Amino acid sequence: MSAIKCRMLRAINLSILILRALMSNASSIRKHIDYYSRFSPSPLSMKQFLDFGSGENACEKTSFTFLRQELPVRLANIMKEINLLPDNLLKTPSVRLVQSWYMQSLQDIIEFREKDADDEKVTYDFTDAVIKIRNRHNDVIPTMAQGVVEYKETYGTDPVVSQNVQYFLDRFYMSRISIRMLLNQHTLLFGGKVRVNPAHPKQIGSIDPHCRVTEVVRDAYENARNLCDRYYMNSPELVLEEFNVKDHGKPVTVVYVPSHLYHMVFELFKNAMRATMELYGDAMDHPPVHAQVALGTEDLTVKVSDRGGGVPLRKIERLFTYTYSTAPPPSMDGQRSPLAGYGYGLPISRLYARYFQGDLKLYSLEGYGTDAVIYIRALSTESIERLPVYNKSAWKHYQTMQEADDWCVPSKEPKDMTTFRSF
Ligand code: W6P
Repeated sequence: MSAIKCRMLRAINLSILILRALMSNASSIRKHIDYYSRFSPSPLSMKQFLDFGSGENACEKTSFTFLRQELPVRLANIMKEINLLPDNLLKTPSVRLVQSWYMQSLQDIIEFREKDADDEKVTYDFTDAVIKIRNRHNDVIPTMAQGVVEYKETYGTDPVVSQNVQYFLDRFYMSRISIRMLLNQHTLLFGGKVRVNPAHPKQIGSIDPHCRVTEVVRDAYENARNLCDRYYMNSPELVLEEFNVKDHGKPVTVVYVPSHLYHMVFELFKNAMRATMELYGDAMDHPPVHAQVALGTEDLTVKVSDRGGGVPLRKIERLFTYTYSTAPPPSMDGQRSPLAGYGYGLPISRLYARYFQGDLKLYSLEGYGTDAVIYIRALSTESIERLPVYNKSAWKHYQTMQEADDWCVPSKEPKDMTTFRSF
């Protein structure tokens, strides 16, 4: 046999070996996804999050053994759902890329399946892996949004696809919020030499057991106002009121993730300011934005009110629709207002509110202004993660045919009422 032929054969054999390895890898990852997706995610309460990180219980080993099971379960549950997306959306490079990140991360954690939890090197390497995973997934939201844009450009959008994408992205982003919460808690508590964050010594990881709501609201207002001043050369004032039904006169506090609260309120202020500035144009005078914080027995409520002219009810739902709000056309001078929603700002904020059993709602008085309301559970025992689970019921959501409408279509030109004279 000639040397060249021999080399070729060897190259072919090597290729086959690599291909086999890749295939067995792919089939083994599929088996792992199947295995872990049969478990339901375990929602944690605020109290459980605090227990992980404070007192004598604070233990890297406990966190490690919990996460090496729970992270694969949460990843696999949502990976099963990615596969139910419309084929043409699944095939976009963006969604493929996101999918590859999830596969890699699942594999990274599964590596620790049979390792010794008492070995410090193991738990150290695990914390390293957790940090790597978090960074790998930093751009999931814009990448997924890109996939939706690509799909829309090629195939347009119909109500069935739009409804499925809405259902999926709400669950997908909620799953991501929850996974990042777990990753963050682990790295903040066990990633450094000490468990306290010098900037927030009283926080347990990302949770503040005494989060001063009004301070977060004021902080978010100031930062939104800076953006507003830079773009509009002016900004609405803030009128802030606090009501504490539990402890009269005491500042309202709650067990919560301050960064989540900040994210939501900042988004609401940006929208309120933009509406106000756009309605009043160059007028020197414009109505202030009001914010009210109320603590009751069940709810902690934050209301942000503007007099920016409001939004007709017909258009409110769109503000939360992923297929509607992606890639808005650039404005005339090519400069998008920094206050403009980045497309997904409101739906993601609503997910943050819902994540711990709260909600975010908009009430608009068209022609006048808008009230945006964040509801948070006042009791930490009620603040429990709200997690999507992959099961038959979820599966069914993606199989729905366009149902025959069971409501009359309002006719633009009503029948001549004289027809009914005999009634
Ligand atoms: C508006 C539209 C909106 C969305 C969210 C919060 C406040 C406002 N104001 O006009």
